[in-house]
Amino acid sequence: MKPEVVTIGLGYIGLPTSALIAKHETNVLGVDTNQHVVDTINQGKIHIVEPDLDKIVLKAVSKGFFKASTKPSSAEVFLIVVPTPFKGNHEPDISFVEAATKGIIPLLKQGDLFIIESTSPVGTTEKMQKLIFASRPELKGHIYIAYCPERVLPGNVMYELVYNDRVIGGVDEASTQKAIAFYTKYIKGELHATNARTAEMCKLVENSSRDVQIAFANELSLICDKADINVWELINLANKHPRVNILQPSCGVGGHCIAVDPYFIVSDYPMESKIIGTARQVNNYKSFWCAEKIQNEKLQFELKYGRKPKTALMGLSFKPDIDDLRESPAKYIAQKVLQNSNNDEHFIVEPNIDFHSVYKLTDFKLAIEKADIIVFLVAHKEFKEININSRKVVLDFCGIIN
Ligand code: SAJ
Repeated sequence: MKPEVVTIGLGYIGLPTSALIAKHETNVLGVDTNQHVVDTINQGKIHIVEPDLDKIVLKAVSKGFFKASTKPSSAEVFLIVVPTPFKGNHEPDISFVEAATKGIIPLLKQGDLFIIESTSPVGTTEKMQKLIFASRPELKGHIYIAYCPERVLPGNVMYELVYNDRVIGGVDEASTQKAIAFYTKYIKGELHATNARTAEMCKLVENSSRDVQIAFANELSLICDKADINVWELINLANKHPRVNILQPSCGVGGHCIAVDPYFIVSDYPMESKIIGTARQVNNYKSFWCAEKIQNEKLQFELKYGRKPKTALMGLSFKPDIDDLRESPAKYIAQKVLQNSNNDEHFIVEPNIDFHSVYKLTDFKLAIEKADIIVFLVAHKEFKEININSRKVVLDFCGIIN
């Protein structure tokens, strides 16, 4: 198969994106450094959990429009969809984007389109442009380079990939238009033209905006705890105002996007990004505060009843009704509580996972029945239907019983 499109990175975004393009009968070569991922996809199977993706991949692979490999090859369009984690000091680590770009440089030819989709600090696309022209100066003015971030919500990716609006920013006008012409073939949402730097900042700002708004809700939950006010009732009442829309408090903010992307702004613009930086601190502090609160509740129980309590920790994933534990505040809290445990019994509950290599998981009904202290960390739908004996101590950090 001679690929028209090469995608570098076959993870949560790269695989669905490749599958969508291949579904339109465009030849796609997906590249990943992980041999297991490559083998799984070439068998028509997938290695991540995402509704509908398995069927689309199977069809595209069987029809010959989608193939995976550990090595890229020549194509007309290159998509970089690799992770951009952060380093120890919350500085963005663009080494995967750089490595992917370097792997493609020898394959580039006149007329090719090079697109970065990975969440990236402002200026990354221009940096990659410099990198490309440093070793291939003859390509200057003859290839197209653009940045186009994705905006999909895990669990609804195959729908949102097609119907969400996209922001597309080239390093010049011709690149923007070339990238728009490419995405138009696969995307029904509106495609908004801008430059590369604005598109990069736009992605970071979208997730920072949500982080700041959640921090406001989490800050309210701390204030209300001291003021002896039910924060859930308070927010519900405040939201009756026609122009107020406060989000929900939680045990912290997790996942690979909202808890990460704001640092890309703070790291580059520390003096200017006061609110964004503080929001990160507030949301991180909320998890620490929850762990302390559990510890205190356990001590109080022991003082009152003269025995150690049994504690149920309800939920491990980073948000409700998913099996994804990446950057999960609930997992962090469970870890902290277990570390401080004085041989007292704990039940760890995560209804979306059957087995975990570190945590021994307990069925949620059994945990509720046996525990003295029940801590709701994640608002999974199963938990909302539980009747709890009024003698039990309940700590509700995610609005289950309110
Ligand atoms: N959370 C709260 N309170 C709320 C809402 C969420 O505490 O009221 C917490 C969740 O429990 C979770 C975290 O925030 O720990 C993030 O969850 P989320 O559902 O807001 O976001 P993600 O990480 O699943 O997906 C986000 C989305 N971004 C925005 O909504 C701005 C998605 O559109 C992006 O594509 C994705 O990040 C990404 O890849 O950047």
